[in-house]
Amino acid sequence: MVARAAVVPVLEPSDSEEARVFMKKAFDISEEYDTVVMVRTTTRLAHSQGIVNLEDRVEPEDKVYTRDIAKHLLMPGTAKKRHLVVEANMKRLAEDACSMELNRTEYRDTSIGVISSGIPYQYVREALPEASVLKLGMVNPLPKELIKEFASKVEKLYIVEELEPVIEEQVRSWGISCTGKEIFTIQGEYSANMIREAVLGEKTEYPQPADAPARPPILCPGCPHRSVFSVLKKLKIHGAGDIGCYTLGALEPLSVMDENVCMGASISTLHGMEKAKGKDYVKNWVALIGDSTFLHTGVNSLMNMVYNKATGTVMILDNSTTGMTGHQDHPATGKTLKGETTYAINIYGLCKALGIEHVYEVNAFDLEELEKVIKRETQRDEVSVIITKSPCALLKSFVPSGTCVVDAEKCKKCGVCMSSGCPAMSRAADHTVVIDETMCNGCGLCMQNCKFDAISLIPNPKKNA
Ligand SMILES: Cc1ncc(C[n+]2csc(CCOP(=O)(O)OP(=O)(O)O)c2C)c(N)n1
Ligand code: SF4
Ligand code: SF4
Ligand code: SF4
Repeated sequence: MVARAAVVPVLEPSDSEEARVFMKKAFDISEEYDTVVMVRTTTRLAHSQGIVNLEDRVEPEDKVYTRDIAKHLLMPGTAKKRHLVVEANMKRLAEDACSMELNRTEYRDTSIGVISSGIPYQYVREALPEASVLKLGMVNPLPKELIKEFASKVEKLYIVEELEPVIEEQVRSWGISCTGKEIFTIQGEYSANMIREAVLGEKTEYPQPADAPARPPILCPGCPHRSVFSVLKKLKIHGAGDIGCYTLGALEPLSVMDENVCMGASISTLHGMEKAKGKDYVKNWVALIGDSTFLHTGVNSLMNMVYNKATGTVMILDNSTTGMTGHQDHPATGKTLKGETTYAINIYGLCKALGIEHVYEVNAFDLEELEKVIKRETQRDEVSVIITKSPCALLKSFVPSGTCVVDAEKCKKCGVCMSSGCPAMSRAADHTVVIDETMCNGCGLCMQNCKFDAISLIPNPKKNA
């Protein structure tokens, strides 16, 4: 839908091998029709596996650069003219699409004909193995004549596409009658069973799933984000959020983060809140953003905030990595994407350079200091930054502090230590707290929260050795 508005061709593979072939094809189309090409992948394609053939790498010839501002520099004057070229290229592609291998007709029993693409094509083949199918490898632009021909050869035409009826609406607009979203949902992913039931009315009986406890995603034991959230929760402060492991701070029992939009939006959201509801309103809020996301797209919002004399506290949760997506390095880790040593951007210095006077670095596990700094900074009529520093517990270089143990004699079973939801903790039959030593890394959060000295640390001899 977005690609249609942008006049960009879209290829949609149905399996791993097609993902490889289509990616290569996308470059060919890009060259031939002088256009950007999008290759659409969906969750199920990304999570599937299949046999992939190998081909020899083709090294394209290095092209001579020629200055061409009519194409590469879009001001109103050039853009209007370029639009004509873009539309003409798209028209040519749409015509050629009717004979491209990417779009193929599979004629079988013609009482049912299905137009589909991507992963839904696989469901269609499984649910309706006898049906004829027009498999679209390119979903924008559509091969109009090919679709008309296919529609004329089948008795009943179905359009099977997940989410919005993009193909269906275009097909209908050409006066071709078809069945689509009136029997298929616009919500979520499809399945072979769902298609079989919708088209043939055949309900598939399958055993009910086992009544297993739910396993929602959770911060790791000893995660520094948990410690920061435990303090924010205690202070009843709301978090304008961002994307990273710390997004899990939205879930119970922490329930600190209230919203997020996209990478880097936490800071501008806080700024927007202040503009809409005033300085005092945001004194009960903080922006929460990770080190990687801050350097990716957060820093520009922070610059806008301070330059425009805003009020608000930004917390940069610096765990020295990009935790959520698999520990990629970022510009403050001191390693390039290839792992070579380079200089590390100093986040504290960067914030100072933006002109922020109040920037503080606090150890994420120093609860007392963290509480003091958060209380003080959120009351300021200025922008302030609190950088909480403690490495992600899953970093290869991380050395655990040890293991915590509970003295059952001293434990009053009050449950305070468990309120931040560390998965290494559980209760014994008599309700005393038990710590799983195979999971605990001795972060000390529970120990600091126990007012009865019932938890102690067995130090790791390798720490600071
Ligand atoms: C625009 C965009 N690009 C990439 C991603 C994938 N992504 C999810 S979280 C994340 C970064 C997380 O790193 P950080 O903010 O340091 O938090 P951590 O997970 O380490 O706590 C990325 C790149 C995304 N969600 N959106
Ligand atoms: S990967 Fe690291 S940052 Fe993410 S939840 Fe685990 S300890 Fe926390
Ligand atoms: S906080 Fe201390 S006393 Fe309370 S349950 Fe936990 S270990 Fe026991
Ligand atoms: S010290 Fe406590 S909070 Fe930290 S990992 Fe161990 S059990 Fe969890």
